[in-house]
Amino acid sequence: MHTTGPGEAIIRTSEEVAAALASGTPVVALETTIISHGLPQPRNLRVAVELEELVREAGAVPATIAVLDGVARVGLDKSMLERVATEPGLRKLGFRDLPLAAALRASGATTVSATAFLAARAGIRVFATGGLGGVHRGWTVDQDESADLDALARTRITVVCAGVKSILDVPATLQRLETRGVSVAGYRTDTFPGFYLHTSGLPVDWRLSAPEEAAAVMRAQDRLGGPETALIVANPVPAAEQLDPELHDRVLADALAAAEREGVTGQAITPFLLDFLVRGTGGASLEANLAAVRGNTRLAARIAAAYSAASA
Ligand code: PSU
Ligand code: MN
Repeated sequence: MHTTGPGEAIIRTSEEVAAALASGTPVVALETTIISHGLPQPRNLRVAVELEELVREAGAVPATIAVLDGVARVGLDKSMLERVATEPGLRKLGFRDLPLAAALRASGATTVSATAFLAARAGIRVFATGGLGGVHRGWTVDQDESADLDALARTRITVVCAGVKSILDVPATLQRLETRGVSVAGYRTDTFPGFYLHTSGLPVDWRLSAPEEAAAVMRAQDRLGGPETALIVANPVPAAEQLDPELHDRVLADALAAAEREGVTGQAITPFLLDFLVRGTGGASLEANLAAVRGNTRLAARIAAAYSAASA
């Protein structure tokens, strides 16, 4: 049996990311489940590379996170990124899977819950993704609530996202975020974004208008102290790039019915629904998803820069 020996680092931060953190250069963490399980090949690898470039263009350093052969990597090189995008059977790792993957030398992409944890452990404060996981429709029966919510209730990190995935029960997810003490603000919007859609139609209590305002909220978190909760900056996909709402609602209804019929549950449900939407919308949901992720990645880099400047 191959297990991780004593003295072997279980989390390894790349030299570039470590140097950036040491010098106060802004760093943005990027998750990998969206690459391995959320986007079709071969587009997924190009997207992974593009997201890193977007972070660099904004003057920050990208820290893409995954677990390879039992080692949690904060900052991936090109060949590691390729493994994440192409390795058959790569696992999807939530927070709870990290000790198992480390001990058993497994490889996997990290979800928001695992990425947020690893980023915070490495000293990274800002993280970009597409849409958060949350409370699934039918939760009164199947109890499926993404571990993302729990992680954000105990991790001091800022997550820039286009809200939560529209496949979820969005009102129930917002309620859980309130209960768990996670701070939520819309970015230049008064309604909570709807992932593929510009808006979910639900109100959001706070509005941020600039990266500096988000950084000021993070400074206030630092000064208030207390439980290490996250800040969600909910950044809508531009209306011009959203999925047609009527098409979205129709294909999503079919996707949910197909998942029910085929008995898809647990970790498989989110990738199943996202993939169904890509096929059922002729690729339009993929374009909306990518537009959202690009916008979130750019904004995350600007927030990381504003926070670094304010902390200097
Ligand atoms: N955002 C996307 N696509 C994705 C995800 C986010 O645009 O595939 C991933 C994230 O890694 C998130 C996960 O943590 O989906 C949620 O999975 P689950 O519902 O099983 O917790
Ligand atoms: Mn789940």
